[in-house]
Amino acid sequence: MQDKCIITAAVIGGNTYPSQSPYLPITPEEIANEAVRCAEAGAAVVHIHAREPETGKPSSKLELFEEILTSIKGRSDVIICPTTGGHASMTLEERLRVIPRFKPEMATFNLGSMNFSSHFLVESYDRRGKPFKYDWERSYLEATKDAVFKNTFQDMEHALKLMDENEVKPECEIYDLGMIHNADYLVKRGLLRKPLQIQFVLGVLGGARAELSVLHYLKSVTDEQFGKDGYTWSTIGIGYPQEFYLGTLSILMGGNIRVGMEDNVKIRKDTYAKSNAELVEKAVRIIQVLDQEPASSDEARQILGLKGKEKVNF
Ligand code: KMH
Ligand code: ZN
Repeated sequence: MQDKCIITAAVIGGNTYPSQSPYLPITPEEIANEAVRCAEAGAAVVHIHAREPETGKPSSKLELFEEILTSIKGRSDVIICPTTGGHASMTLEERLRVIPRFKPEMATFNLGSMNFSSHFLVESYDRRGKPFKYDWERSYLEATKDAVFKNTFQDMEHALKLMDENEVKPECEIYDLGMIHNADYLVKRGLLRKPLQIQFVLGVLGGARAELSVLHYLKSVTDEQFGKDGYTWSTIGIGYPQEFYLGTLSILMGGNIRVGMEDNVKIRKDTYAKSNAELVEKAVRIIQVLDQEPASSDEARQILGLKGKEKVNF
């Protein structure tokens, strides 16, 4: 059993909707402040998406990312891991431009195509007669029923070459069994290098369920393919209580944990988290009960084999 556990805080994401919680950080200032508070609370990594400040829509604008990234870096040593997944409405070029521009220490890398869907939220809002905060939310959510989050082999090869050229460690987002097979293919072609950083994302509609049996199976297949020393890993459970259930299982099984409003907006049943830091504080409590300590950002850099804060371009 490891004695240090890496907490990643994903403070907003591309698939969380303003109507889901009144406490989502939206403007660059809010996103950066939340990330810094998460680092102070014990997160070693912050995962970053940008939003249009006026509407709350997911955005790939570099100016917004720049404001967020420089503000965090100026105040914290935390590892900053921007998204390359963005949102299914964005082109691959839009999603990837953060890589050459900012050369971050690590960035997400999505291991296959899927129908990443949240259309069921519309049904649940309509059933409860709950109005959406913004008009665009309904059409964005409905569109996910027929949208492909496209990560073909061509897309993945392109993303990996770009990450390699800019010394960015890919964090492999695995939503289902076949994606481990895809990772193995990319390792065998020399495009992905061991030790990998794998993140199991469980509970997205269109991907695998957030269950112990699923996590256990994915972990055992990953062990067989890459060897126990061939990768570090973390788990995301989508929604509440999955974020904490799956995160706890991950820690017990020797992995790390991701929390944050990208994946879940509740701190307890029927209670919204008022900040992302609250979600991180709960992860810290779980880690300590399990006789571990949260890894510092420098400890996480060592565990993940990252190039260091001084080598980023922002
Ligand atoms: N949205 C997630 C469930 C990414 O940003 O590239 C996983 C994720 C992927 O964070
Ligand atoms: Zn993300």
